[in-house]
Amino acid sequence: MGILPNKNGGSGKRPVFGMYWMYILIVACLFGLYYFQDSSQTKSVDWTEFEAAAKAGEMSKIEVVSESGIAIGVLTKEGAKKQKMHDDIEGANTEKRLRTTIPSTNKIQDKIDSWNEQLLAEGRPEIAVKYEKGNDLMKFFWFFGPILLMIFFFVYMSRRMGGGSGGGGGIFNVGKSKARIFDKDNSTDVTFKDVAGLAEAKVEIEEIVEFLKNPQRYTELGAKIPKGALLVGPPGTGKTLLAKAVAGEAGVPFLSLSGSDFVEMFVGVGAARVRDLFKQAKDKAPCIVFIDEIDAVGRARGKNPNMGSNDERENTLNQMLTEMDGFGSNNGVIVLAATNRADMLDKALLRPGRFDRQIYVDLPELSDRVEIFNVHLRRIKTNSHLDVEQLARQTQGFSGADIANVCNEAALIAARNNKQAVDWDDFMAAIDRIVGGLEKRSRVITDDEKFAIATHEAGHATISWMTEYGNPLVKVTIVPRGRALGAAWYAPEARQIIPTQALKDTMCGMLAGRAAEEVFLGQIGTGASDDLEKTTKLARAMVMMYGMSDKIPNINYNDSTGQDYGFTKPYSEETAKLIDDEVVRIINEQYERAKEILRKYASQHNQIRDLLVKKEVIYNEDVKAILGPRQWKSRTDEIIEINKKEEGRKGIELKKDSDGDDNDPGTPPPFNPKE
Ligand code: NHX
Ligand code: ZN
Repeated sequence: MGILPNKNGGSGKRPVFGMYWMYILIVACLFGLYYFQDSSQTKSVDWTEFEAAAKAGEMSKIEVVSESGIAIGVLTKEGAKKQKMHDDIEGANTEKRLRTTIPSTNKIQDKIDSWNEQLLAEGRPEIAVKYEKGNDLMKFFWFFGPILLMIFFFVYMSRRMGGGSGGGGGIFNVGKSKARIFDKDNSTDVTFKDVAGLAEAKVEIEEIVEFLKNPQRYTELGAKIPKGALLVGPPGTGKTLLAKAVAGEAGVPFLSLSGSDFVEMFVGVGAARVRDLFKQAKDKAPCIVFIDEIDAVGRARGKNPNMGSNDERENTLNQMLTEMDGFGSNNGVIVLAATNRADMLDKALLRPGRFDRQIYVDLPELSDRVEIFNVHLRRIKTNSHLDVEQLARQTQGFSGADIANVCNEAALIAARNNKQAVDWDDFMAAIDRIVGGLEKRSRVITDDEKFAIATHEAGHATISWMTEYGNPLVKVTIVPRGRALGAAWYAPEARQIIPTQALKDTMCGMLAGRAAEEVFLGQIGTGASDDLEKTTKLARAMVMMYGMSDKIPNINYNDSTGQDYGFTKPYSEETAKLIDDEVVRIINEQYERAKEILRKYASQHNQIRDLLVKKEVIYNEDVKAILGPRQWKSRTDEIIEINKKEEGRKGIELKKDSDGDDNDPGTPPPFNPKE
């Protein structure tokens, strides 16, 4: 009894070994074939023997390969007998040959000539001579070259298709799933501690880990373990991070792949990969399968079978549906999937028994952003009195990924300025940069243009200040940044429900730039295109989505299910005309209103404009000094006040800032340009 090889040892590398084995086998077969096909018997002899045999007339032909200095003498029947060479198989009648190395001093041509002379004199047949170029190896390549080329091409192609990274991937493995496996030996170092914010989602996902660790706790009470959970949320909010944390914490194998991994140019491959994935998962149960960007396969199947023409994707989806249903309910495979478009997914995927639960991963709230900042700031050398809460307040609407980007960008900016630590100004510059793009101070702008830009931006500032729901202004700038020549930066209100008047005021504010051009310059320019685009979209949404127009009220033509209508619209031609008319009417109304307000506050507008031309960047308090305090208390102000009170209770002093820094702790609310 010998020692049995470890069954698991190096199991991961076996396919690679197998592939090499196969190549070697193929080459060996070819060599074998080559020699076998050459059905002759050859005996190696030394030169004197060879010469003797030739002189004795035992050869009919000599082949000389001059490059390798080899001569092969083909024996006659009698010659073969004399050389005692017999067929292995009776009557096979193979060619018998003598093979020798020609001594370098010998002139083989002269030798053969002299032998022939002698043979002729004796009245015997001459020896034919054939000169061959190249050696055996070259002959071999001439023979098999094309075949080898084809094999290499084939191998190369299959390598390419395997994506290179798979190692074992290749054309023979197209039907294999490309899942990356994390288990005890190979785990991620992400844990739930690294996931900041997302408090609710974390609870749900921690429960899934619990299902796998202690299933009996649930099954004893008769509960069925869920089969899948769908992580839904906008990009950059940490869905993949959450899944990675599960991998790090679950203590069970974790198979991770992306929805697009199922897609290949061959028909049927997607379904085969799904099958293979679930087979792997069942072998490893209990385990977790994570499919990122599942919308690549899970998009709703088209209604019209001829229109969609994406049979391959449907097959893949169908296979996934079957596999998820095919489990016994307690076999310990839980499928996590992430998407940012849950509404696009096929309804069948979402029904209980497949992805039973949906976990919403939303954009982080203020307190979440503080946590996220703290996670990312661990890595960064910051100024000791950096106010993280203030940072969080200024990044309204940012995702976790955006915040990571802010931190990194701030560090880069600080390094560029040779600072020892990253300070508040660097973070502000980073936020501006990320929202608005690169500052372009070098762009050449004439005084006339500068005046026009200031007129436009002052228009935005005036209207947003003088309307009830106008977004709270942070600053106005005429320093070019990105594609914009100037911008008014607002702190958008994080409202849950938006009243009609708020939409109208927002539109009025967005049209204010163009309106100011018309009122104060007497001519309009192309620059307002972006403002107009946003306004038009908003007006269309009011009519078609929110049912807010007078002519077609309470109707929503929007389709949130993702099953598109194709080319047919869900309304008639007359309604289409009505919608267009309503959009135009709403926009005109707000444009007229903007002009009216601007005329009313013309002198204030002009003061703001002149200040803007002078200073290039003006802040909330500059506008306040000109237009007076706002009549309406903004929601953001209220929230800031609530937060301040809470901070007071927690003992955090914001006042620290006011002695040294130039930013007033009360005023700068979150930045965000005209939204
Ligand atoms: C151009 N840019 O394209 C020049 C360089 C009217 C004073 N010939 O409305 O800068 O005209 O209130 C995102 C953001 C196009 C996308 C801004 C696409 C700007 C911006 C055109 C101010 N501020 N217009 C504004 C502006 C322009 C543009 C954008 C975008 C101008 C206006 C851009
Ligand atoms: Zn504008």
